[in-house]
Amino acid sequence: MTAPHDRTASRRIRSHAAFERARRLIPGGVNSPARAFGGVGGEPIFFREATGQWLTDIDGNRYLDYIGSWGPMILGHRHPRVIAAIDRALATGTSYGAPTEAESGLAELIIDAVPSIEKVRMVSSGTEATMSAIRLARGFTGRERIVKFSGNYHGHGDSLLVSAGSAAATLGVPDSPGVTAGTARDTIVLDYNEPQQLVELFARDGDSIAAVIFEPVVGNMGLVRPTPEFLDALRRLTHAHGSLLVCDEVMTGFRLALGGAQELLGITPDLTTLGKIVGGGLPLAAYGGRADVMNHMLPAGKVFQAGTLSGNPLAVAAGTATLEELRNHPPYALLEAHGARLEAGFRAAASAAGITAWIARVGSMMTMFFQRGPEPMPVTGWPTASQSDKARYAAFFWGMIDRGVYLPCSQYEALFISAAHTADDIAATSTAAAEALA
Ligand code: HOZ
Repeated sequence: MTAPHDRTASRRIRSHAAFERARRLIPGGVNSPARAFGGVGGEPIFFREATGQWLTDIDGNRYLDYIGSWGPMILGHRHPRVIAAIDRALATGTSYGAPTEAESGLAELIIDAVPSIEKVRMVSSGTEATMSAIRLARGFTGRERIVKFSGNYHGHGDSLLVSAGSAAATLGVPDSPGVTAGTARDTIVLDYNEPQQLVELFARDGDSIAAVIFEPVVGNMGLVRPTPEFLDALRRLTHAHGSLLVCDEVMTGFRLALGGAQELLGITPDLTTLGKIVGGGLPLAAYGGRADVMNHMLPAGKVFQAGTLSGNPLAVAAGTATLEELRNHPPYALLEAHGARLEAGFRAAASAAGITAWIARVGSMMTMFFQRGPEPMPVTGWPTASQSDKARYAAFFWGMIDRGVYLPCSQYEALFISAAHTADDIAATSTAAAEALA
């Protein structure tokens, strides 16, 4: 039987050659394992260009893009205002390793959009943001242990690479070699949406916990929504025990609302981590929160974090232009309408094909979990997400590639809709899904 990725491999001859070359030079041929197509088989597609909602690969095939660089491209690729801002910054210098006024402009935009953030520090990647927030929580509380949830992914800092989602889950290494047993011991892993586990842990060990870090809407084991009871337990117990609540909004920040998932869900964390959209498609991330906590960062306080490219002028320009556009022309109603239509399209396609699927969506983020049972089973955390039928997802992924739709290359990632997508794109994607599943 032909593997799903073999059917149209002849249309990707140049990608194949590019991957052969990259494999000789770069471990596994990719600079980040999430791109390796490990969850769907076959070889990664190499791209040469992106515009709006479209990607063009190096063989000239065009795809409607539903990963948007894994989240940042909420306005679509090469949005004119973002490109103009980068051009202006480019004309004056690409890196100073010294402060610029523009960094305060971006800080103001972030602080205005996210009320729980009183002070913010810029870094270059989501990994740096979460790693620094955890160090800060430990430095502030004088405690060592942290809590995370299975299937949540917070970048690849050692303390957080335990029972991790995203590529770690896709490629079957949720606990990476190289993370010492001592480091792993300081990370307590609980199940998402299980408030009773939090109650028991805090009753036993609450006063030794520096922080609880969580994805407010999980994107890294496929999309999983939090229950109100879970969110309530998180805030109540951390507050009662003097632990910090760290809301990882690298994916959801500025996407689910201008104020992120915390605005949508009514959460007030102590610290928030941001990435992806905040950099407008360039390498920039941030962490921020209560001023009394943030003031523990060197040189205001003693907790160390630094970076030559932190607050890089090109990235600050792209991030500023993106946040201004989102503030001045909020796309959230449009994204919700597109999301609802795509969800209905996928649901109808699965039902017509007699395929069991649990479809989870919040705004412009969505996952169709393929399942084996007769009825859809709610996906509430890693124990249920990990039961998904990954072979069926892989066949669906390649069926959509054949029809010019680029979805996440793993069951354990969410898709992202951009403001550049049109109602016609959503309708065409629903039709493609119906054909791919039939
Ligand atoms: N954080 C991204 C998706 N969960 C992965 C991005 C990447 O590793 O390239």
